Amino acid sequence: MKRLAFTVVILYYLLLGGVGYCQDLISEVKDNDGNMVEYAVITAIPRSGEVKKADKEIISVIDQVDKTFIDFVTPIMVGTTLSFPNSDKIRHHVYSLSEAKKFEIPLYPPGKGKVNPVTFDKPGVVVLGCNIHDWMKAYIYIVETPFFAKTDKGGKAIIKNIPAGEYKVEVWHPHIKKSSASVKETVVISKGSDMKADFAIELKKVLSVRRAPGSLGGGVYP
Ligand SMILES: [Cu+2]
Repeated sequence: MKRLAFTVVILYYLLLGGVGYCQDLISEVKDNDGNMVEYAVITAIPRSGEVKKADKEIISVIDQVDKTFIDFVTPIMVGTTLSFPNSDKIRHHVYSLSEAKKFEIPLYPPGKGKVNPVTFDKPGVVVLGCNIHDWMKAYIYIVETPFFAKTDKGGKAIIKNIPAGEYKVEVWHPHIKKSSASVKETVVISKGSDMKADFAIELKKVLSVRRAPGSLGGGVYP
């Protein structure tokens, strides 16, 4: 019986052919000094020109912990709704003056779950701030493709299960200096094999503090 089930599964995959999206796009991002860059976002835009909007409600979260936005960079697809819980014991006042989405969530108390949802319906960059805590800063990067990933501490990002095809692949970072090195016009993803797209980018020197004065894990970014 087990063998039959196994055969059925194999037949299913063979018949449907295109179902096996098992290839990943793997990127490493370095700065000009060779340091790995965290908080860079890799996007892969299908060359077919297909612009996609989130077709179902996607909910994501930017939390506030220890007077810091978590996470510093949040990439989302156009149409995504973000909620802004407050995990501190004090009140925050979140706002954005950015063109891509202007909004304000006036002084609000701690709360978990789907708190103060905001839907992002235009591509672009949103800079978040808090009226009470000047150092609180975070970035939302709104993209028109479902294929994106953020680099980890090691500068690595993986876009999992990307369908085979041709893509324009870009890197973005809140402190990136505009350069042609941040775009690869055509990256071909072949079925069944992982692809690499590495970037070396130039970052502006930013010395602002992004954590509460005196809190653990503080420091200067980057
Ligand atoms: Cu605050």
